[in-house]
Amino acid sequence: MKRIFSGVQPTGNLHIGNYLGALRQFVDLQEENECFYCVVDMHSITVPQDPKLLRSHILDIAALYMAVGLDPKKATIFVQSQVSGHAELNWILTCNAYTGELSRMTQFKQKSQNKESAPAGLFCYPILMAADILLYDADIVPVGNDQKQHIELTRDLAIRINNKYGDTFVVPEGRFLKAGARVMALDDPTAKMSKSAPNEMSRIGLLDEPSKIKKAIMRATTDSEGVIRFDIENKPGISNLLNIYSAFSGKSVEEIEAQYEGQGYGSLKKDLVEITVDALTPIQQRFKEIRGSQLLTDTLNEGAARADAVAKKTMARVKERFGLGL
Ligand code: ATP
Ligand code: LTN
Repeated sequence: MKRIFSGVQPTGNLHIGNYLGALRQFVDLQEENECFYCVVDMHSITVPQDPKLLRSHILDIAALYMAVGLDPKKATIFVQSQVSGHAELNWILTCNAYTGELSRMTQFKQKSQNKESAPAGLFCYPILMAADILLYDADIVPVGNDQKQHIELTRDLAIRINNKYGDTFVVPEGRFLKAGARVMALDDPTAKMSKSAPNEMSRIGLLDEPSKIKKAIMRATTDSEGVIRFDIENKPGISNLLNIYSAFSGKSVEEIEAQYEGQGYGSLKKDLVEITVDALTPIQQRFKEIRGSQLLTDTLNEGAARADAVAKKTMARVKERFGLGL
């Protein structure tokens, strides 16, 4: 049995890209592994957050974790700031990370845009992520390709400390998505679907109403060829719709191409609306049941207790190796 750790920031509502790219693998992995899935609220404050909204988003993400099929009996679901070990280990790792390697992180470069006033937390973001992972002795970290550089830094830190202080950390491996699992924006199929893009029609939120889903899909950017065929280079819009169709229906792209031979984009889009609504309806129903329930707070409190027990053990080992405390 392997140890799995992953996290999602509570920075807004999740879309089908997050679901098809990340959350679905979380659900698959819970069957045969020991999984820790975290709502990483301390990461989210590296950019300004409205405190009331943040609390609400934390519960939304946790409820969505459960609504998509994470089972608290199989996986530990918890909120990062409820386990103090993350912040403690973060400091110890900070003292072993180099400012040079941090300044090479592309996410930092993108988000800070060279501003003098960029928060130091944004600079140190990948160290906190390394602390999340190393605290649980995780073997595998399922994430999107965008996190590759952060996983590499985590591995470097673990190896560096193991060499200097003796065997302390498990060196984790990333589990990255295949190219097909990257969902693109509906209005611009050359950019990834994103929570933060200004155009609401660029994405399908997991909690979107059927009418919004219909509007976004029917308006999705395509091309003028009129042939339903997968070709990322020349037909990124149709290829993206085929990918989403395939992911939700379980049919292969070839099967879908054959099914729609001789038909126009309209019928593909119409059916995709139905398939997407059908896939999201049960998730939305479960979300409604879970979001205000005692089960949600109980799950998070129990999850935090379970996570804390593991974290405490790791911290005792780390402090002993570093000669901290008594
Ligand atoms: P966004 O730009 O949507 O805010 P993000 O990467 O900040 O994206 P997170 O909540 O941090 O979103 O990511 C949660 C998980 O979803 C990560 O593992 C990320 O790689 C994955 N993910 C995000 N967008 C997509 C997408 N369009 N297709 C596939 N996976 C995605
Ligand atoms: N940086 C990640 C979120 C994240 C994470 C983690 C993912 C924070 N800590 C630990 C995996 C493991 C993101 O933006 N997707």
